[in-house]
Amino acid sequence: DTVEVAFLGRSNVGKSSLINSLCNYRGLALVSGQPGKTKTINYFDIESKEDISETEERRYHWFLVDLPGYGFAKTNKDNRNMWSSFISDYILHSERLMLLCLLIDGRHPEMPIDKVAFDWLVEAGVPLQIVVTKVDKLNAKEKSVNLAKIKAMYPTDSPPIMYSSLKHTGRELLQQRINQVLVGEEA
Ligand SMILES: Nc1nc2c(ncn2[C@@H]2O[C@H](COP(=O)(O)OP(=O)(O)O)[C@@H](O)[C@H]2O)c(=O)[nH]1
Ligand SMILES: [Mg+2]
Repeated sequence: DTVEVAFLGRSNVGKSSLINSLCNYRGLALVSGQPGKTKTINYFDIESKEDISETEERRYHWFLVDLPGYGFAKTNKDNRNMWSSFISDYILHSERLMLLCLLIDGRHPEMPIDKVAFDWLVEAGVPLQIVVTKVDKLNAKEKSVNLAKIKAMYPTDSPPIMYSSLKHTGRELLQQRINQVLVGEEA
């Protein structure tokens, strides 16, 4: 069975842009002008490789799982804390899930809905990687202040990865982190 790495975050957090940047492929995941548009789970079939020496490489075959964004409802204001049942169903039944990347908007590090999501995921026992998005929009001071807030609010074993899909900042780090969890699952 193919292993999975999932991506989750609030609508408009920059998930589709990050998936495109990570996979180095513009247009893989649809970057939307309409937040909250994707309601279903998208699976991308990924072949990745990692150089382990001049002559050797490891190859991995895995599914990138693009989960629906949470926290946005276009019509119903009372439904703003929307968390699709697709998300919980997927997570509670995903035996091949190796890592879930939880995306946090670098400009809004302390959103209650993200904390609710984080606590739920920790409770569910999901292996987590925090990815801070849109860091190109932050100056140096904001970066360090917001990173400290994120570390305090979302404690995880490995530190958050600062990402910009515009500049591809953090791409290698995130690729390495994913490879690290896929070792032993080589294709
Ligand atoms: N400056 C900047 N803008 C970004 C970045 N990532 C996403 N965006 C913008 O944020 C908006 C939402 O992005 P999208 O990837 O569709 O978010 P999604 O709803 O989480 O899939 C779009 O206008 C993107 O162009 C980033 O790293 N830097
Ligand atoms: Mg999207």
